This record gives sequence, C-alpha cells and structure tokens, in this order.
Amino acid sequence: MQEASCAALMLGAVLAVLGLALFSLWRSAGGKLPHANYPRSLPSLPIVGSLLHLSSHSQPHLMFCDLQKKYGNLYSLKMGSFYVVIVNNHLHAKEVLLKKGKVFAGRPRTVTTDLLTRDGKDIAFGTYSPSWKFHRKLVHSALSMFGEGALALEKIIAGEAASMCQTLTDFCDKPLDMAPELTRGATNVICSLCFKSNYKRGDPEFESMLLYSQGIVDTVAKDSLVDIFPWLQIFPNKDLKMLKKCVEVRDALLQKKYLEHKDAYNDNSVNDLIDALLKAKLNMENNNRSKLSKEVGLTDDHILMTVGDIFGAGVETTATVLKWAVAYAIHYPEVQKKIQEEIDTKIGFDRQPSMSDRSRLPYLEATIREVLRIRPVAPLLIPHVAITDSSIGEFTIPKGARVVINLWSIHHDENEWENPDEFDPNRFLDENGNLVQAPSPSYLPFGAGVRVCVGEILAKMEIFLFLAWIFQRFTLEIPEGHTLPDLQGKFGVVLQVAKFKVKVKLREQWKDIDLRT
Ligand code: STR
Repeated sequence: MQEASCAALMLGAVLAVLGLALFSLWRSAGGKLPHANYPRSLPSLPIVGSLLHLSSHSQPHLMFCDLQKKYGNLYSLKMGSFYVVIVNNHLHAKEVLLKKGKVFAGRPRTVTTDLLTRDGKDIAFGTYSPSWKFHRKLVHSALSMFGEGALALEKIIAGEAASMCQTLTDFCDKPLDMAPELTRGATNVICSLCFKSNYKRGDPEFESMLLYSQGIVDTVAKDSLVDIFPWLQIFPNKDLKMLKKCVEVRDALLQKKYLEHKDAYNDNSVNDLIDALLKAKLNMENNNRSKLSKEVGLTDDHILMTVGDIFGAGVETTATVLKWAVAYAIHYPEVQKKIQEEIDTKIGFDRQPSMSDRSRLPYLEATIREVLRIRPVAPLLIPHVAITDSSIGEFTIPKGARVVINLWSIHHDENEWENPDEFDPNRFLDENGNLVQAPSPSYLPFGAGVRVCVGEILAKMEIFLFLAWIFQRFTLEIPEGHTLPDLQGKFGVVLQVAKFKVKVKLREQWKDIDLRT
C-alpha cells in the first residue's frame, strides 16, 4: 500500500516537472497564458510577423502614431519573431520608464548595435546588468566632475561659440550649410570632456569623424531587416558593410586616444573622461579586486565603448537639436525676432551671453523646449526589453518583450497639446512671459528613469549658449532662390534634418565690431 502511494507520488512529481518544463518551453517559444490580457495585436504571419502590415510608411514613428487609430494607444506586433509592444501614451510611458524602470531596463541585442558596441559593452545599447550599472555610475560622476555646474565647461562652450560665430561672420550673406559648423561646435565640447583636445576647421581627423559618424547614424539601430532577421547577415549587405567600415575608423580613432591617455596617465591629474575611467580601472586592479573588476567588466573594451557612446551621443544629439532650431528659426522669423529682442534687452551688445542669463531669457528657453517637443531627437527612444513578466496598465507583458516608447505620439498627443503640429514656443510660457514648469505631463525629450539621458544637463547648457551667441549676432534667413528647410525629418537612431542652406546676416549692431578682438 505504502509502495503504491510512493510510486503515485513519484509519478506525480515527474509529471509536474515535465509539465513545468513543457510550459516554460511553450512560453519561451511565444506561447501565451490563457487568461492573460495581452495588448491588442496587429495581424502576424509565421516568420515575417506583422511586417506585411507595416510596409506602407517609410517613417516608423509616424506609422506607429497612425496605428493608434485602429489599435488604441498600446498595441503589439511582431517584427519577424520578436514580440514588440508600442507605447503611445505618457501614462503608460511613465509606468515603463519610472514606476517599473528596472523591470523594463533591458535592451535588445541586434546585429548592428552588437557591431557598434562589441556585443553591448556600452551604456546606451548594453542591457541592464551589474556591469552596466557600474559604468553608468562612473560616467555620471565623471560628467558631473568635469561638466555640469563647473565653470570650466561654460568656458569651453563659450570658446566654441566664439569660434563658430567667427566662421559665420566670415561666411556672412552667402548661402551656407551651417550643419558642419554646428557639429564642430558640439564635437569640440565633447572632445574637451573626453580627451582634452579639439579640432580646427577643416582638420582631416574631424572630416573623417563627420563621415564615419554619419555612416553609423545612417545604418545602426533602426530595425533594418538584418536586425529583424539576423540570418540575413550571410548575404552581402551594403549597409552592414558600410557600418563595419565606419566602426573600424571610429575604433582606430578611439584606440589612439586611449593609448595616448594610458601612456600619459598620472594619478594626480585626472583631466578628462578617459582619465577618470582609467583611474577607476587602475584603482580596482591595484586594490586586488580584479575578481570584481571582471564581474563589472572594466576591460579596455568597456572603456572604449563607453567613451564611444558619450562621444557619439554628445556630437549627434546636440548637433541635431541645433540644426532643428536653426531650421525652425528660418521658418518662423517672428520667433527669431522675439528671441533677439529678449537678448537685446536682457544682455545687450556689450557682453556675451553666459549661463547665468538662462533665467533671464525665458523666450529662448521656451523655443528650445518647443524644438525638443516638436522634433524629438530620438522619436522612438531606444527600445526597452522586459527583464521579467510584467504589465503595463491592465495589459500583461511577457518577459523578453521589446517595448518601444513612441515619443513622437507622446509629444503630438492632441489630448495633451493644442494643435500639436504647430510650432509655438508660447505654449511653454504663461501670460506674463514666464516659463511654465510643465504645460503637459506628456513631454519626455530626454526619456526618464534608470535609462534617462546622462547628458541632459550638458546638452541643455550647450544648446542654450550656442543659440544665444548665434542670435545675439546674426539673423538667419533663406538665401534668395532657395526653398525653406524641409521640416519632415528622416528617421534613424536620431531624427535627422535634411541639408539646407542659410543666409547668415550680421546684425546692424555688430557691423563695426571686430570679433577677433
Ligand atoms: C551616433 C554615432 C556614433 O558614432 C556613436 C553612437 C553611439 C551612441 C548613440 C549615438 C551614435 C546616436 C544617438 C544615441 C547615442 C546614445 C544615446 C543617443 C542613440 C549611434 C540617443 O538616445 C538619442
């Protein structure tokens, strides 16, 4: 009798284990729990997923915004075999980024980002792990040490603004593509912070950097087919070839800077981001904590990739916002005029703008906020991944789901913004012309939570100072015979601005002043 019940028990246990194994196999193959409330899904087919239902639009942020009409503001689809949830509403976005920030702090691995970051050894595209947390903390403290709040940083930005204004003066009244100048300004600021060096106009290293950076922006992390179907790598692929080439050039440049820093390293003089990362690495190794150092991955690769991130992000994001700001200033001469009037009365012509003027120039600040609203730098942020089974609102989200925050929808939500497609800095001001803290909670230009942009403060300082310097001296117009800049934008890892020419006019008040003095 006892034997029989023992056997039954054993059989029960075996069946339970088998059941559990089968269940987890079925779940990992995309099986769904019977009573769970999953987000509404676009139709999908085996292998291709929902791709056939997505092909009509070339711009994913606009397409995902449109799809709300049919599927509501939280829906799912399949990119090949990957389950993706699209979030178009600020309440859900905040639940993902803030309330459940750690649960959704994962990142997907893709062919292109793996190539760029040596399999996720960076901060932006690396998934959530002890090593990621450690690196992010390091960068955060290094950035606040050399940047934010430090007078030195303001000096660096002002120096670059002065050099930019000098070039613009030299090219006054002729059709000029301002993009390379704006990019050089942003590059030199981040170069000073990362490497303590900078580039003169036309420097070949700078020109090659412009090229490789553009190549990376054009090809990385935009859910191209090879990211959705990694097996496509076996076929010749133009984009992938270009990305590999660009990454090679970038890596050689980073490696050179890194070795120079390693050779010249001195514990008592930590001057830039590389020094700070090297110091952390050496400290760890000297204290015989190499086991820890292995665990948190403070390898040469990690340092290089982290610097590559900060450098790439510092250049591409700031330059993009500046280009959008210039494009909108040309489209809206009345906005430009108001910015200039504010600068003229609050600063005048006897001195240059400084960070302490920020609170005195609410209209400029409101314009910057409006630019970041209407053309967010990263309209889909970077995709998040659910680290465990979780939920968003009343919907079940399975572990491994990719969660895309559609910042475009959030910044163009008609329930939150009046005429969201209209460019209007006044929406950030009250009736007395003072900045309103937050006209709508539906505004997240830098993301939020554990993955919030590490460079937010630096970016805001740069954008404010560069624009204040430019508009104090110049009026920007369309050159005769040219059309207005295209405001549509081209989707990529940043929302790119199409090339356009500007006529830079030196304002009357500056005509007799030689900027070189
Ligand atoms: C730009 C090109 C480059 O050389 C290196 C990088 C890595 C970091 C990326 C950057 C890119 C584009 C903008 C990103 C940034 C990390 C954070 C930033 C994606 C690809 C944004 O989220 C907008």
